[in-house]
Amino acid sequence: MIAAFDVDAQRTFTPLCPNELPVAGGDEIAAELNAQAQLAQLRIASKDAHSPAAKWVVASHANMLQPLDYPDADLTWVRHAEAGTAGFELIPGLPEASAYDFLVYKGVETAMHPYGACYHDLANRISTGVIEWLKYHDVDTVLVGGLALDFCVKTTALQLAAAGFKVYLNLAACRAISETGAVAACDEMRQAGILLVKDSQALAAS
Ligand code: VGL
Repeated sequence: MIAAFDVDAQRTFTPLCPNELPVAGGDEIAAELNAQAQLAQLRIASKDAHSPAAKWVVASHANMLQPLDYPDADLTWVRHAEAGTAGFELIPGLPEASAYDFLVYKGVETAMHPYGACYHDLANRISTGVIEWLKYHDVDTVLVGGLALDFCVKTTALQLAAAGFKVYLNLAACRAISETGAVAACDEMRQAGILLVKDSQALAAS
């Protein structure tokens, strides 16, 4: 079975939410995510669902990315993707959340800021249930896209590969926070055996 995975494709990571964590072009990936889902039997999504009381929050973008001495939140970030806010919603053009076969809320613990969708913490101790759900449904291949390529998408793809899935990363279905981060992320994913493809057309041909 093949599953398509929309990782954190939320408004908070697009220019629609300029005060949160806007990623250039983040609101342009819905068509590619929908196209890759056409190649899969199952479609799942993750959503960051942070608390306003999160310990890793800083007030401004200028103070962001400072290392934080919490074992499960390595960097600071401005408030984003708080459950119930506009930024929490999926980007325009995607199905309603209830239309997905499986949905995971991540980043729910106030002292933790995980990137991957498979675990609630940075040390991969607390499963979110994604891996178990995919295995239960006999999924062997996962098609991945979402936001942002150099943080949550990369980490999720690496976690899935480590769990034994064949992982395709659809580059056209992702946008990155930084270009240098994207290059490094792609190298890391390639080294882990993840197959990077240009777009869903290339995915269909492979
Ligand atoms: C993300 C930074 C902070 C992501 C989430 O989804 O890639 N990046 N929080």
